[in-house]
Amino acid sequence: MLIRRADSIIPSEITPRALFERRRDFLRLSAGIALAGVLPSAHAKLGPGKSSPYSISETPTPLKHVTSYNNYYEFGTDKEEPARTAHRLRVRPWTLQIDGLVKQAKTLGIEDILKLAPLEERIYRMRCVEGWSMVIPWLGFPVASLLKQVQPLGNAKYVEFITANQPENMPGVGSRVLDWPYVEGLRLDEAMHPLAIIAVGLYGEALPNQNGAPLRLVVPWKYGFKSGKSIVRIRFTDREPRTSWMKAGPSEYGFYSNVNPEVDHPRWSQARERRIGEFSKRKTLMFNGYGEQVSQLYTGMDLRKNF
Ligand SMILES: Nc1nc2c(c(=O)[nH]1)N[C@H]1C(S)=C(S)[C@@H](COP(=O)(O)O)O[C@H]1N2
Ligand SMILES: [Mo]
Repeated sequence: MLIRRADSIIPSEITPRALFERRRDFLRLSAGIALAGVLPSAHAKLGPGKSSPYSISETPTPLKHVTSYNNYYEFGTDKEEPARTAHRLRVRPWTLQIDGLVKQAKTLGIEDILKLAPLEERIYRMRCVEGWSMVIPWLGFPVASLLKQVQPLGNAKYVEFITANQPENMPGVGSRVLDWPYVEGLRLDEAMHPLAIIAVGLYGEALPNQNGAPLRLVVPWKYGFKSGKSIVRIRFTDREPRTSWMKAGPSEYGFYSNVNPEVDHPRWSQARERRIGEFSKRKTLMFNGYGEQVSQLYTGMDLRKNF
């Protein structure tokens, strides 16, 4: 009886948040194993319980949903397919080419990239254009620390992100649903914003392939498709890049793609969203809730035109 009473207390005492924090601490302790040879020095820089001021305080989406409900069209268009087939992605050796309008183009190996900047945990709200959302504890560093490596020229205004194309390993690139490789783009000042990060892990572990290993762009105030997975090349340009989604449907997917509950997709409303793991829908927030930090990037712009 005593044991049963003790049992009945536990669920009310342990909030999902507390459970997550316990799990995170556990992952940190075990990270020597989980991240062995991948992120060891970076892990040492993560202080236990220290979360970034850029993190939100909402409860993260359970890890099982984060890694089994994915969009990664190179591995198929069904949400469950990437988890099944992305083990085929070859993630080593991995190099990142940074070129275009820069003083000094560079090709960096993944090992050097992981040493560029201390890794931070960033708990971000992520909103897919299809109307679902998640809260993901990323592990990463600002895109800015990568872009600083090559000095951009004065006429560089945009950054193009080009992702991996491995036809022999990617069952989806045989289909014409998108133009491959998957290409995304940001204006230079958007890419330099401190909220824009390159993720190399989530939930304290190295990034699962289906989430975009080994380097993935994360731009939390924009629809999920702007956050390109498995980046191989970053190119500085003076013209707005033509992204894969703009080519696929220019009237549906604009260059900016800021989360905006007031601008509907031509085929559905963007006013509400379903948080994966929850039953009822919630209201979608302007700039996905990051307006205070990013709205000044768009002053004077008509966000209905620049959707
Ligand atoms: N290379 C590549 N990156 C991609 C995609 C893709 O199909 N290929 N899908 C995008 C879309 S539509 C979304 S919503 C997010 C999903 O990220 P997640 O599976 O980690 O939640 O990845 C984005 N990045
Ligand atoms: Mo998406």
